[in-house]
Amino acid sequence: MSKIDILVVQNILPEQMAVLDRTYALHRYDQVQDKAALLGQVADKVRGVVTTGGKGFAAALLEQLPKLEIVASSGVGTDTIDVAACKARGVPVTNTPDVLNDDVADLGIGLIISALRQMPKGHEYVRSGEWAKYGMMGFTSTLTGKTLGIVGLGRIGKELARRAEALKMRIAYTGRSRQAVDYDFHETVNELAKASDVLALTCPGGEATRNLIGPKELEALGSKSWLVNLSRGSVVDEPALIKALREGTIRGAALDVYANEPHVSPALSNQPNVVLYPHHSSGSIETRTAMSQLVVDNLAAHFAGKPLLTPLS
Ligand code: 8YV
Repeated sequence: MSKIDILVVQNILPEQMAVLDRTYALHRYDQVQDKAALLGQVADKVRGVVTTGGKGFAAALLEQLPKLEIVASSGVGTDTIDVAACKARGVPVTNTPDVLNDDVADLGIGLIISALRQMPKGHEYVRSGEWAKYGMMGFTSTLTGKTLGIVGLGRIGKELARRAEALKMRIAYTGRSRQAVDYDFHETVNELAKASDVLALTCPGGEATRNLIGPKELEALGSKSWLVNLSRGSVVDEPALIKALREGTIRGAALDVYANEPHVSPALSNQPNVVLYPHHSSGSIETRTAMSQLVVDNLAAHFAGKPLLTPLS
């Protein structure tokens, strides 16, 4: 029996790619220069797509794949995938929720500690010899007793809250609705920003949240508070953030995501009051392996006629 044809829009980890390679006929759209020529040869037999949240899957490509049955993506975010177009065609999309919650929440805590306790500055202070030259570094800020406002108390937001509770922070949140949790709920981002010492973004990206954090929200957050973005660059009006950092409208920011990745505006990266991470909060080998495995398992379930493990609802 001939193998099922899969288009690889973006590869997953090598071990799981090897499994896919043994099981399916893989067509490496990610590797070929002449993508149109590859599609000319295989488009009408492709039944599955493998991609990632970073690379996504556009409606223009969907239209060229008449036999497509499933899109399996590595990553929880689906803002780069035209889910509506897939749905309209009856093509299910799977992502990789839950397996990355702990890593992303851990990184969130790491960013908060890095920003408030100025860890990158401390690192440089030792390495550059400034410590020996000038003595004690300037004071930093405590986390204890500060309020962490979480925008989007979903699976990742809840893990972040649990960890922050252990660090004796107070937790507040906003989101589509009030939840059965013991944290303060605020109806709007603006109100939450006013109440927060650290405002952390863990909401999904996409059009619904584009520029959710703009000049007004940054103003509400205020000169004694920090912004932490674990979500998507699109959630923050980046020029407004740069202005707020430059003018001291907010105290600082710790960021894993940016407007135009991987090209981070020097106007942002050169600010002294930012801590930067290269969109890598799920980037541990353990978590990326689990994400890749979910891609493999979802494809296997689909082609075996079994229920998908993690379909988008
Ligand atoms: C990945 C992410 O870096 O899961 C997500 O939505 O942003 C990250 O875990 C990304 O998906 C890699 O493609």
